Order: sequence, then structure tokens, then C-alpha cells
Amino acid sequence: MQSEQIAAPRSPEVDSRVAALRRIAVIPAFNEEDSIAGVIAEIRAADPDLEIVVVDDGSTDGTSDIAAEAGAHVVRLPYNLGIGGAVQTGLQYARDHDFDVAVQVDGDAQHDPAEIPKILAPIIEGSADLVVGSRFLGEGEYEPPVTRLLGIRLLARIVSLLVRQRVTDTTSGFRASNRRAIALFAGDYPHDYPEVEGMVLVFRHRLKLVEVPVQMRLRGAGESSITFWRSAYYMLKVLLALFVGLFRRYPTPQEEK
Ligand SMILES: Nc1nc2c(ncn2[C@@H]2O[C@H](COP(=O)(O)OP(=O)(O)O)[C@@H](O)[C@H]2O)c(=O)[nH]1
Ligand SMILES: [Mg+2]
Repeated sequence: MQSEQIAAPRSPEVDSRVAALRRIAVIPAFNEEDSIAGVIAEIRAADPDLEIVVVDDGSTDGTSDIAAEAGAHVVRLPYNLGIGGAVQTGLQYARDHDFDVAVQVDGDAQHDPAEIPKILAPIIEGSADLVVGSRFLGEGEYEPPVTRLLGIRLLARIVSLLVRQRVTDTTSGFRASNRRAIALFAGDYPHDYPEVEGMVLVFRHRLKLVEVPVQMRLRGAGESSITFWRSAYYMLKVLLALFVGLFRRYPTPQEEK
């Protein structure tokens, strides 16, 4: 007998409330020529009307050309700014082109665009300004090495204290911003540990932060080079950055009382 399961034509159902939004995917990409076309195709398959901007962070490979050929908008940075500068550039693009929501998707295919609706849901419901996809809320079987897991937990504890709510995945780059968060980040985005510090920034500006469970794929190519000492060094630096951040002045205060 033939299998009953006939592959349905892939025309994704986009929630009408999502369809009403001007929405864009921001892809920071540094030398991602092997994966960028696949990421763009997957985003299209998930939501054909989601605009896509690839921020090429000074790549020396074919990332820009391949992204443009695939039909994405491409902003090419003159030199490598790092992930923070790349994401901020994408959010400035979103602000300047009047988008309602921007969802950040990494160019290395670690994020599954099929989960974009989950990331957008709290924004549509009005319960969040920034939504972060978390690997540690029960879905998927992402299992980092023990030392890394300890670091992740400790960091989550500390950030939870700083933002006065429980957060579990402070380094996830799979996130969505509404207009308020786009405006905030376009004007002021941390460049040292942007994912971690961005959560604190959102709290400081009294924006609402919500985590949703997501699965994340392992990086396609290459082994993780994270050793115990590297993790420890990372922790030290990120904690220092958070500490210094507590005393900084915010150039674009929003909703100051
Ligand atoms: N490593 C790195 N990634 C960058 C940079 N600028 C933009 N990116 C992009 O940021 C995304 C996340 O980077 P990745 O190295 O995968 O970070 P990880 O997943 O947190 O380990 C990828 O799409 C990169 O291409 C950069 O300067 N360095
Ligand atoms: Mg990655």
C-alpha cells in the first residue's frame, strides 16, 4: 500500500495578524557563503512575504553576491564590525524602512525559520517588545558541554537578577523586535556581548522581554573550539561588561519618568 501521507504543497499558513505587519528578517552574516542561500530559501518557505536583509559584515567570501542573487536586500559593511554592529545595522534598516517587526536569524542555519511564527507570537499579542528564542525551555535536545552549560546557567542567573525576571538563554540570537525595540536598538545597541547586554538594555528602558522555547541546530561546519579556559575567560569578560553596563549612561533614554 502506498503511504497515506502525500506531501502537501508548501504554502505556509501565515496568521492574518502576522500578515498585517510589515516584517523583515535581519540576517547578520560573516563569511556564510555556504549556508546563506539555504537560510534565505527556508525563510521564504516559512513566510514568503517576510522581507529579508542580509548584513554582510565585511565578508571576504561570496556572501553578498549569493544573498543578492537569492533576492535579499544586502547591506554591505565596509569592514568587519562584529555581530553587534551587524545586527544594529539591520535594525537601522528596519527602522528607516518603517518595518513593524524585525526577526533576527543567523546566517549559519542554526535557527529554524519554521519557528519564526513562535517568535512573533508574543509581539502580536502585545505581551512583548523583544522576544528571545530559548534553547533551554524544554524543547529540543541541545546539550552543550558541561563547562559551557555551567557558564550558561550562571549567566542566566545573573541576567535574571538584573532584569528581575527569569531568563534562560541569554546568548540566543534568534529574537524578534517590535517597533519600540527596533527604535531602541537602532539608536543604541551593545557591541561587546550584544545578546546578553541587549536583554539588560531592554529592561532598563522598561520594554517587555519574553522568552519562547525553540530548538537550535548545531553549527553545520566545524567543531566548537570552546574549552574550559575559554569559557571561563568569556564569563569573566561578559560579567565585567554587565557590571560596567550598570553604571553607564544611556544616550537614548526612553520613557524616563
Ligand atoms: N563569528 C562572527 N559572526 C558574525 C560576525 N558578524 C556577523 N556574524 C554573524 O552572526 C551570526 C552568529 O554568529 P556565530 O558565530 O554563529 O555565533 P554563535 O552561533 O553564537 O556561536 C552568524 O550568522 C554570523 O555570520 C563576526 O564578526 N563574527
Ligand atoms: Mg551560530
